[in-house]
This record gives sequence, structure tokens and C-alpha cells, in this order.
Amino acid sequence: MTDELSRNEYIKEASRYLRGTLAEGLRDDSTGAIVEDDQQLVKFHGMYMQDDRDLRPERTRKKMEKAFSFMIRVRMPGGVVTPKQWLALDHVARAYGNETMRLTTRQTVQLHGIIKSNLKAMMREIDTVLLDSIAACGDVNRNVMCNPNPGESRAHAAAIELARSISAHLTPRTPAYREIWLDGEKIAGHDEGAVEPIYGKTYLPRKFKIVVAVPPSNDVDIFAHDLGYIAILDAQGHVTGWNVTAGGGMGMTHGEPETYPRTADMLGFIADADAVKVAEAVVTTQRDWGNRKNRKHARLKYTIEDRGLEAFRAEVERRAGVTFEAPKPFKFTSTGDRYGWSQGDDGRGHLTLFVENGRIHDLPGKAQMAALREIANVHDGDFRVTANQNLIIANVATEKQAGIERIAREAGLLAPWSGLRRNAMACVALPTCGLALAESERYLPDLITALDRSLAKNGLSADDIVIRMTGCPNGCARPYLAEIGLVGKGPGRYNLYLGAAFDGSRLSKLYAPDLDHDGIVAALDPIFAAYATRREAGERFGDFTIRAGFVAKTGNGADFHANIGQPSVAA
Ligand code: SRM
Ligand code: SF4
Repeated sequence: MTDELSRNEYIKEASRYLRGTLAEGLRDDSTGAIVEDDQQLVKFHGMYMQDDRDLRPERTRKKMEKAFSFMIRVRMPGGVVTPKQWLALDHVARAYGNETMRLTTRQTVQLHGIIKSNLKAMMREIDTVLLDSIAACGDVNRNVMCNPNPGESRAHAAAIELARSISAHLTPRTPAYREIWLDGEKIAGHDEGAVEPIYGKTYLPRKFKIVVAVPPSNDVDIFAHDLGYIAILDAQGHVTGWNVTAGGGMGMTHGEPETYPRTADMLGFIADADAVKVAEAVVTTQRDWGNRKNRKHARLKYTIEDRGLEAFRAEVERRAGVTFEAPKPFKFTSTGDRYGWSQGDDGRGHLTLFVENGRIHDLPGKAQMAALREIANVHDGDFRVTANQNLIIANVATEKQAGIERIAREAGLLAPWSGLRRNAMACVALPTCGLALAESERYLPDLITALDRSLAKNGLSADDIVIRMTGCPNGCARPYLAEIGLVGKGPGRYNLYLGAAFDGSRLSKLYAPDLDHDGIVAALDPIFAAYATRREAGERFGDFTIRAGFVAKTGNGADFHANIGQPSVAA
């Protein structure tokens, strides 16, 4: 490995707190692109420069510039927005974007297809409803997730409050965002140390992700994140404090076993009053200890592997002035969403809708953008994006429930019968993601239709089995925590992973590499048949694939690549 810092470190250092030449680049109308260094910096502002990969071959043939546009990811802690904010997002998606909204696996909304000349108008419009996109991407703390927990309003209130406090505390302070996008006042000659008291001028070595969960639901997949808070409740459902986890992450690279997904470790229990302090201490420890030379080894999961959990915990305790107590007991039961209506402690209703792979669009007979607009126009509660790319219409008064349900039903937004489809997620992949090796969002629905035939044959149609697909090994739909994980290898080809736990606590293992559509169906068909006949009472599919010897059990990441092709010890 080289001793040189990674290129991104120099870009950040020279950027004057994320300004770079973005303002000038926006004014350059000779191209739809921005220069390479600014493409890195613009991520910190919540945007990615992309091009439509479907159009690449034709445009290359015609010697045209690629079809450049931008994806904007909104920052919305806990996935919560008001109906007014929803309407603004819907409007900018139709006015400036590709007329779709994309709910993400981290409870945000992405808008794709915004051309450079429309960026500022779009950013101004979301600013008017008090939304922004700062730090939705980049080497900083990203959108803070929080269990949307429709059933337990009291615990949810504490969880969302923590998510918002951490988000506010760790949001970059640079004035660059307002200067560039909102024509804010240019602030020059500032005291450098005061601009970013937490991050400094080179920010973090890599992206950083925080999540808050309220058991028994692990719908936020807490073990996949750099830092996690698990609510510990008293008998009345009040939060007494938090078990803190650290060092989770999904990304890896095919053929590079030194990269791997990892489930987070337990640091211990802390009081509610210490939660934000601990977040800052974990972030600054990663800021100072994280690897700034090799971006493939820069996430907190590798810092903890390299330094050891005990040393890391001690450093966080020192910086925060807090001592972790032994973790309190808790139990997660699932990672999925609870579809349909649930009743809050306060008597208001919450309706969880099914949005296939998070994409909201108007299709013939399925006018989902229009339906959600209609709901937003009458709704006085809130909208909550779930970590499973779904949407909750939350806090609905009794008299409005039937009307809202009717609109959702007519737009095909109620949960389907298929247990597999109800528990499915796919990342965006083609045509917008520059890193995709294979289709994902556009292909998984058809694969599920094929797999549903096999499940029906075995009487398993209604069984909740978690399936997730990504177009490359970066893990954006957390495929290594799915009971069936499919990870793009090349066009039309996927690695098949099995054996993750239904509650999100255990990673999967590679079962078969490089399968095409027929290969995936053929590989899973006998496993479904075996599950139907040999499972024990209540046994989950992921657990069964280990007990029946299809795959060995994976521990905590470092052994993710071990024992591939070996039957489970337990078999
Ligand atoms: Fe992701 C990069 C989409 C959640 C791990 N992710 C990307 C980019 C921006 C591609 C790029 O860098 O050019 C994708 C944009 C696609 C597009 O056209 O929209 C992208 N990631 C997504 C989303 C939209 C997937 C989705 O279908 O919902 C999710 C947006 C989350 C959000 O709202 O903030 C998304 N990405 C995740 C998750 C899941 C999570 O955090 O719970 C992961 C795995 C967890 C983790 O971080 O370890 C994830 N994305 C990555 C990685 C690999 C990081 C690593 O440590 O190796 C990359 C590539 C990178 O960073 O180099 C990546
Ligand atoms: Fe793109 Fe890969 Fe993430 Fe899918 S997993 S959105 S293909 S980076």
C-alpha cells in the first residue's frame, strides 16, 4: 500500500470547505458536466453527477457528450417529512427531474435526472419548505436513520428526537452550501478552526452512517451501520437509555477478500443524556484514526478491526467522558415493515404502503405520484420513509383513514400477497448508477414473479422470506443481511448468498457464484422444496439453509469469505 494520502484527501483540503470551483462550474453552459474534483465535492452537497447509461452507446456512436444529469438526495432524519414538504419534492421531481421519486434504503428521497442548469432552482425550491441536501452524501455523517415504529408513539418520539439531535450536531457548518445553491452571503476570512469544529477541513476519511432502532423491530438494519443506538425501554415504553453499536458496513469488492461486509459490535449501554456526546466522540475518533490512504479500507469497520474493539471503546470513552455500562437485554424479531394499518399509543392510525423497490412513478393504471399528492393534500399527519424503501402515511385521524386507504389501493400501493415481494429490496443500479455491473431495480420484480411460481408449488407463497438484490457488491440494499442475497457480477449475472438471519443480526455466505436468471431459479427451487418439507416449527429460511447444510454460518465479517462451499457445521 502506498504512503500517499488518497486523492480525495487533497481535493477536500484544497476545497475551501467544500467550495472548489462549483459556483464557476454551474455557470459553464458549454457542458452538462462539472469538473472531476468538483464531482467529488458536490457529493457533500447531496448530489451525484451521473449519466443515463441506457443512452451511452447511441451517444458515443453519434460522438455526443454523455447524457449528464444530477441525482439529488434529500437529508431527512428518520425519513420524516410533512405533507407540504412531500408536495414540494413531488413538484421538483416533475418540474426538474425524471418525474419519479425514489425512496432509499436510508430513509431519504432521491430525485434523478436534474440537468445542471436546473440545479439551483431545484435547491431553492426545497429550501422554501425547510429541506436541504447537505451531507446526504460525501465523507461526513449521512442522513440519520430512525425506526419509524408506527405502533409505539412514545418510543418513536424519543428515537426521532435523538436522530434529529445527532443529525443537527453533526451537520457540516460550512457556508458553502448556502453560498453556492441559495446565493447566500459569501463569508470570507473566517477563522478556519471555527468553520468545522467537528470535522476540520478534510472532513472524515469516508462516509459515515448512524441509525437509531427501537426493538423489537430492526427495520433499520442496525448492524449494517457505522454507529447505532438501540432503545432500551421501561415497562411503560419510555426510553431509559441506549445500547450503542459500532463498526457495521456492507461494501466490498469482488475478488478482493480484504474487503468484506461486517456486522456492528456492541460498545455498551449509555444514558440518554450522553447519546450525542458519544456520537461526536465516535465520529472524531474515526476522523483521527481512520485510514486516509486507502478508501477501500477507510470505513469505521476497518478502523475497529485494525485497532481492536477494546482500544476503540476506551478512546470513545475518553473523548466523550462517558463509561459504557454492560449492554442491557433487548430482542429484535425482524427487519421488515409491518404493512397496513397500525394504531399508535395516541389512537391515531399509521398506514404502511408498499412501494416496489422505492420507485414512485405514474404508470398506466398505477398513478402513484398523483395518488400520494392527493393524500398529501388532505393529510395532516406526516410521511415516513422506511428503511425498506416503503412509505408510511403516519398519524392519520380516524375520519380520514378510509379515504386515504382507498386512494392508496387504487394506485397499487397496498402490500401484495407474495411473502417474498413484501420482503424485497433492490438498489437503483441501471441506468443511473455509474457503478452498476448488472440490473437490479428493473429486474428484481420479474425474478420474484419466477421465484413465486416455485414458492407456490411448495406451499410457501405467503411466507416472509427476505430477498435483496444489488447491481454490484457495494451493498446499497444490504444484500448480505438478506436471507436470499443477489449481487451483480456482470450483465445478467449474480452471486447468490444465503444464510443471513431474519432479524438482521447475521451475515450471509456465498452459495453459488455467477448465476443467470435460469441459474438462480434452478438453484433456489430445491432449497425451497427442502424448506417446505424439512423445516422445524417457526424456523426461518435463513436459519434453515445453515441447519440443512446449504451454507456455513458467517460470524462477524472477517469470516465472510471463509468456508465457502462448506456445509454448515450444524448440518
Ligand atoms: Fe449506496 C454508492 C445508491 C444505500 C453502500 N450508492 C452509491 C451510489 C451513489 C453510486 C456512486 O457512488 O456513484 C448509488 C447511486 C445510485 C443512483 O443512481 O441513485 C448509491 N445507496 C444508494 C441507494 C439510493 C440505494 C437504494 O436503492 O435505496 C441508497 C441511498 C441511501 C441514502 O439515502 O443515503 C444507498 N449504500 C447504501 C447502503 C445501505 C445503508 O447504508 O444502509 C450501503 C451499504 C452500507 C454501507 O455503507 O456500508 C451503501 N453505496 C455504498 C457504497 C460502498 C461503501 C463501502 O463502504 O464500500 C458505495 C460506493 C462507494 O462509497 O464507494 C455506494
Ligand atoms: Fe449502484 Fe452498486 Fe449501490 Fe446498486 S449497490 S446502487 S449498483 S453502487
